[in-house]
Amino acid sequence: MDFELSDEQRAFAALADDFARNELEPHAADWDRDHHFPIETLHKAGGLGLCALYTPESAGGLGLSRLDASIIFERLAMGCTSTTAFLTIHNMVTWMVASAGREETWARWGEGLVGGRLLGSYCLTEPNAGSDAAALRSSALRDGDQYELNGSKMFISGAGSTQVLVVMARTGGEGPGGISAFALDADSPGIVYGRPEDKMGWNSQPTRTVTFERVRVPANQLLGQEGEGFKLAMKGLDGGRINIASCSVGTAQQALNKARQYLQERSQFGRKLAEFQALQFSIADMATELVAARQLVRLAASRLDAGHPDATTYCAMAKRFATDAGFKVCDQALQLYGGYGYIREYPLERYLRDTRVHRILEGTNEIMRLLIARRVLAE
Ligand code: FAD
Ligand code: 2MC
Repeated sequence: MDFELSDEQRAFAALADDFARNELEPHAADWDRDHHFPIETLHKAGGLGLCALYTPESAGGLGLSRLDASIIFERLAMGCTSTTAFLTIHNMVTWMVASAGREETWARWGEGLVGGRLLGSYCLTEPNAGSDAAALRSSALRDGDQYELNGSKMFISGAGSTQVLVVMARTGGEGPGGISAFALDADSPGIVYGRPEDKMGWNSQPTRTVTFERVRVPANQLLGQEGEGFKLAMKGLDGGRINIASCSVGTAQQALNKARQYLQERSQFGRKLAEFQALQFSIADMATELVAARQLVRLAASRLDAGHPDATTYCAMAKRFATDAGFKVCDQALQLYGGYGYIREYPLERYLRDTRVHRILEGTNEIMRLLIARRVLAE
């Protein structure tokens, strides 16, 4: 067991630090305020390989492990949580198309997705099928060498500004076995986008409903085989959950860094805040929770890399623990800033707003508990 980063991992972390410091952090507050989706920055990220971190090298990606990707996403999130979170979804989509798409599908979109010139959205959730994803009702009915897609998706990240959609829809009977996955041109005739949702955080990326009205999809855009879509969606989310957890850890680390500095600068009652033991204990707890969260995320990522039979359970544990701990650390950091933490001139309130949703999406933390409990009780 080696808990230290390798030289290669340090080099990737340094690259991510540079990108976070120079390309993300200086703009994050403006993007949040203006609800600006920084497409040009995502293109730049693609130029560095950040849009296809764990897509195999044979497909043009960097072919890194999930552990490597987690380290990189953590560092990027220190610059902008919301933009990095979108990048993680894009990475998940790219990996799904690379690993389950037919040759023609990859030939059409692969290079663009890898380079970040084309951006991807992941479309699973529906208005009446959120946590119970296997109950989704969107249908894809085979008609010759095409499918006709009908239905609607809810809360789709990036939708309306992305070019490729991965859509889970029902080609067969009830339950998970009747679901298939497709890659689609995001501007196919019959696709209608809702207005951007007005959200608490994640404001540097749009979230919209997507409605499919008799959308024609060439049969060769099926990912994998008919009936394999739910498993593919869940496999994508195993990695997605590690990635979102990494975004929480990175943001919380940044919050802790800021709070540490603030305690050493600000005085009350004639002493630096850092001299009050109550606040020292707060910093100690934040640092401890953060190390525990990071290590659990890295353990889960390693288990996913190793194809461990309990990888899914560990991904759920990591997502549950790190997103709760990350949010709590951001809240504690905001508290240490006093009133200044609550105003937008400082980034603490943004960290809090951005990490709140990590406890809800990519499977709520209650669903993570359900997954963990199922496994523990089956033992
Ligand atoms: P519900 O499933 O209705 O849950 C409501 C509450 O009940 C939750 O607290 C939940 O934990 C709890 N609950 C439900 N079932 C159980 C149970 N069995 N036991 C205990 N508690 C339970 N989806 C995508 O497909 N693609 C995206 O890109 C995407 N991006 C998103 C971006 C944002 C900003 C948001 C807010 C959501 C996004 N989602 C996306 C959707 C997200 O994954 C869902 O919101 C989430 O899975 C929960 O589904 P729901 O909102 O329908 O809540
Ligand atoms: N990898 C491979 N296969 C998997 C899998 C995984 N991680 N998870 C499940 N499967 C298989 C499973 O083995 C089973 O196969 P079989 O029938 O051959 O035994 C099949 O899929 C059905 O699985 P379950 O029986 O576990 O399905 P169930 O319906 O009971 O519950 C649950 C699944 C609740 C865990 C799933 O619906 C879920 O994860 N819900 C949360 C939804 C979610 O995460 N949404 C996120 C949307 S994306 C997002 O928010 C973004 C921001 C991008």
